[in-house]
Formats: sequence, structure tokens, C-alpha cells
Amino acid sequence: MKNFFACSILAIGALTASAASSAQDTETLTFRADIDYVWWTGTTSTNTDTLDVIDVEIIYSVDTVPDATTPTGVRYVNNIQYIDFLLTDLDAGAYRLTGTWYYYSDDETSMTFESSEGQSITFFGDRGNPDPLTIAIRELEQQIFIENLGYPMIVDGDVAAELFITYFLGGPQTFELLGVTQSLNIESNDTDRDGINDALDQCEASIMDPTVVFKGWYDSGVTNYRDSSGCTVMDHYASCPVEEEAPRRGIRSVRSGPSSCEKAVSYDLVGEGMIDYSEARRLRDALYQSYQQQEF
Ligand SMILES: [Ca+2]
Ligand SMILES: [Ca+2]
Repeated sequence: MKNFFACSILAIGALTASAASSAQDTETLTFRADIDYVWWTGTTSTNTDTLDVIDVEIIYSVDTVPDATTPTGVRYVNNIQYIDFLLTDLDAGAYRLTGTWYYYSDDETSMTFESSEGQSITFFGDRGNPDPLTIAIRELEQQIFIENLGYPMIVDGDVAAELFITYFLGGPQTFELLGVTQSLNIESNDTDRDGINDALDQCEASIMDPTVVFKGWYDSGVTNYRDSSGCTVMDHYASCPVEEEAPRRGIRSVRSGPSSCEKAVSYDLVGEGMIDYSEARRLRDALYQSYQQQEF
């Protein structure tokens, strides 16, 4: 670990190429943060006073199954593959320092996202190395999670969040940084972020509301589950064609109730094991209610 750090300035190109060739399905999170404070002890040649921004790139596996998932937290173990840091002095117009950490085996190395309401996502590196690097990103005013099928996911966009980095190299060197992110950018092969890779996702742009909502306003309260093909309950309803009743006496009337396709969805999903009978009843009731109340 120490060797990677010491050699990092020259080694970045090679390490990046190696990481990119990984066979696993990965996501890449990049962000730039304004630096408020850097504390780097144990180095004699490093002047951190004029550093302005830090750019971070983190590649993590999305094939890894979380070892703990709750409505407020998700924890992955051993899914961080690569972390690259770039510390820049903007006045100098050139990179001042870089640090690359490439993960084969690290203990306690983690990246944690925390909302102000106690939600969290934590990624861990492998166990077995004594030099822990921790990255914490904590919510300020803007939300850092999107609600997604009942568990938190990281937002992708311009987000100002608190950044804390600590790195203890075991020897005399300690690196600590405080800053505020400018944005969080996620590059993913899972466009709708439902956990199913685009290549396998039969609904690539899933409707990802946490619960099933009809007509854009009537919330059934039933979880908007996603099946193994990558389609959510709402996707199934959305796939029904819009029906119009046959013209009567020359007057074209707009359908005032659910279509036969919509009515069949809840029964089909019970048959597939995606929802239970109780949820099917709630969906059916909410579907009718969304049409009836629309009449007024
Ligand atoms: Ca997907
Ligand atoms: Ca999908």
C-alpha cells in the first residue's frame, strides 16, 4: 500500500488501464470537491497549503450482493476495486499531487454516504491490509440519495455534500482532508439504476417510484417491485395500450375505467410471484379509485 502511494504519480496510467480491463460489471463514481482543509503529517516535501480541489475516481463492482440491506442502509463488502485521487493547486495551473490506491486487499477501507436522516450506503475494500482509507460523504442541504425500490441509491448530479477523507499509512504518514463536493457523477451500465445491467434489462427505462402510483397521483401504497427481467410493477401497467371505447351513436367517448389489460396486470403479477393477493387487491382498488376520482 505504501509503495502504491509513493509511486503513484508515475503509475496512474498503467493502473487505470488495468482497472478498465476488469471483467466484472462496475460503476464509476467521480467527483470534484473544493478543499477546506488538508492535514498531511509525516511528509517533509509536501506543501498542502495551496491545494484547492480534489478529484476522486472510484470504481466498484455492482455484481457484489449487499451483505446487509435495510430500508435505511446498504452495505457492500469487497466491492471497491480502484480509487484514484488528484489534488490540484488551481493557481499553479498544474497538478501538484496525486495519489492512487488500487485495491487488491485492504482492511477497513471504505466509502460511506450518509444522509442527514440516518440513511447510509457503505462500500468496503477487501479485508487484510492494515492501512485503512476512509471516505465519507455526508448530506448537507441537497439530498444525496434517491428513493429507489425501498433502498437508498446515490444521486447523480450537482450535489454539494461534505467530504471527509482519512488515510493512515501505518507509519508516520497521516492524510486527512475536509471539503465540499461540487457534483457526484455516476457512470453506469445500468441506465435506470434498478440493479439489472442494460444488456439484460427488458425495461431499460423503468419507472422507479418507490410505490405504485396510478395516473401520476394516486398512490396505492404497494411497493413498486422489480422482477428479475428488470421490469417494475409500474412498467407492467405502463405497457398497457391506451384504450378508447367504441364510438356510440356517432359520439366518441373516452374510456372512464381501467382497460382490460390494466385490470389483468395484478393477477398476472400474482401468477409470477411478484406480488401477493393482498397487494393485488390493493392495486386493483387503487386502479379503480384513480379512474373514479378523476371523474370529479
Ligand atoms: Ca437497468
Ligand atoms: Ca429496468
